[in-house]
Amino acid sequence: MVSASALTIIASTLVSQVVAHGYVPQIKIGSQYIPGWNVNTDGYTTPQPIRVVRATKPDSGFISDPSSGDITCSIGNSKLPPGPITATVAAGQTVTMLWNSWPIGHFGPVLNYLAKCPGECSSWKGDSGTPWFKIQQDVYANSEWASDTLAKNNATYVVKIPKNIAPGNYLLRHENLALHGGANLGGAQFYPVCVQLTITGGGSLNPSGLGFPGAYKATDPGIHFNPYQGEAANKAYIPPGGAVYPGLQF
Ligand SMILES: [Cu+2]
Repeated sequence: MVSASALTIIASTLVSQVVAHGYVPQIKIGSQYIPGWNVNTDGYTTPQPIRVVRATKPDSGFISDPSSGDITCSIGNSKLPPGPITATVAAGQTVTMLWNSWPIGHFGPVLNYLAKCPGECSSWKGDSGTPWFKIQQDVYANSEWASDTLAKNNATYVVKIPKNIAPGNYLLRHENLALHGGANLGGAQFYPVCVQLTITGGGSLNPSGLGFPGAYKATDPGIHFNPYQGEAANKAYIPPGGAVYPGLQF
């Protein structure tokens, strides 16, 4: 016997997986809420609103090819002009990503990268060379994938900005990597979101080394991965993109 409420939960889970996986319509820095990218309205408004979160078009769907230009920041990243604004955050502070929702069961890690924009972020897509470096990752803890932890935490995730990186304009690449289909080659789903930041204070560290595209391959063991093998396999899982850049201070 399955209760009506259980059926409702199952039905709404299926709907959310088909219709909208989630997007980031708002971020928070300190006590300030800043509009992100609302896939339901921002892409259909003329003139297109200028946001600190880069647009994703046409929807909040996933990217399945990690060698695609979309892997940098979002679907359509390779075509869309970024908006010429940034959110200001001090080195050592946090940026909270407020997803509209995130489905339970999109098992996988949450990965976070920065890249320093050569001048203004608004004229830079970040999709060539190796300007990126990993600053934070949450993988699997207490028998739970980080994506489920994010979902249960009211679809929020807090990114810490390193204390000792050089001040300047940066892209923050925050990503849910969903592996519920990852047992099949090409079945992983990437949901990157980029935020244009101006980081103040800080130190003199200028890390780099990763490219998007470039850092991920479909055959990486952290991408072609079956998350249904049980606790031991999940604990041994190593996400793509390598370790957090050494020497960062938080
Ligand atoms: Cu999804």
